[in-house]
Amino acid sequence: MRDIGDLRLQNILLKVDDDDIATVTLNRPEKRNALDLATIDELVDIFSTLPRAGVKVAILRANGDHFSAGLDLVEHHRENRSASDFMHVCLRWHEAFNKMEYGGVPIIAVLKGAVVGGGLELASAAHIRVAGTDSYFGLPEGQRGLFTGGGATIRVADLIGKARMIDMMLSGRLYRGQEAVDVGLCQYLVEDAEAKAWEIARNAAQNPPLSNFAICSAISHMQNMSALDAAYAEAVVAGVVNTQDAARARLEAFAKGTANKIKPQG
Ligand code: 1HE
Repeated sequence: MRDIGDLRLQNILLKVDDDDIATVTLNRPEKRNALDLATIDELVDIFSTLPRAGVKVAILRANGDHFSAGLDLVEHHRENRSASDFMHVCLRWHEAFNKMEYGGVPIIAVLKGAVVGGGLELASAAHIRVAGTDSYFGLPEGQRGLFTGGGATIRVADLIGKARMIDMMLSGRLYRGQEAVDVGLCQYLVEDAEAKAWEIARNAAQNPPLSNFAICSAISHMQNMSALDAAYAEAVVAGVVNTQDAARARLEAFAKGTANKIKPQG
């Protein structure tokens, strides 16, 4: 099994703290964190490794003023790719983003500045999107003579609905501020997105890993199933998760009346 220490990374910084929370930082700010193939390869490596390395939660963030400007257009131009070459590039993007969405480790994305094109596809593969107030969301593929290739037709359409996605691509419409929350592009809009992401990460890390695994893989898988099969799969997953040893002490505390209550604070 590959260990985190074996990963050879150039475009992404990876750190795991003492609480097993990983920080994955896109680190090509001079290129606005455009996603070249090397970066996608690194995402595949990282998100193949984290779930087996005992990481409890991952925070996906970026250095610089922008989360990500999407596909590296300069590399794409330089490589002058054939249709089949680019199909394989896209399959690699899907591999990375599927590892994220289905890997079972909660991923919290910290967004700022441009979250556009492939950058929005990357953000959409996270489980929670926390946007700073300067974030804006777009799908400029149409304007560049391109089409989405990193899963937007699945994940972005799922977040905001197909009519809004088509509008973004045809008209170049950008979403930001409260409207971005309202349409579903992000779940939080805050001044300090890093701090909010860490607060969420620390809370999520208190859940038993098997519960988080189910939350961050089973729900996505079940969306791909018929309702009948999803209900069956849910019962099987609940059979495993809801009888785990890690739940016993929590259930006992509740039975004794010493557990926290689920009530709004303040
Ligand atoms: C890039 C990229 C990039 C910047 N690929 N190099 N995505 C887009 O259409 C968005 C393209 N980028 C922009 O519109 C702007 O760069 C930003 C609004 C994000 C930022 O503007 P700004 O003024 O801060 O930076 P800049 O001067 O435009 O760029 C700084 C450098 O980053 C510059 O390189 P330099 O070597 O000349 O300094 C830019 O070339 C470089 N850069 N964005 C490559 N995207 C799987 S299919 C997915 C399809 C898509 O993602 S389409 C959407 C593409």
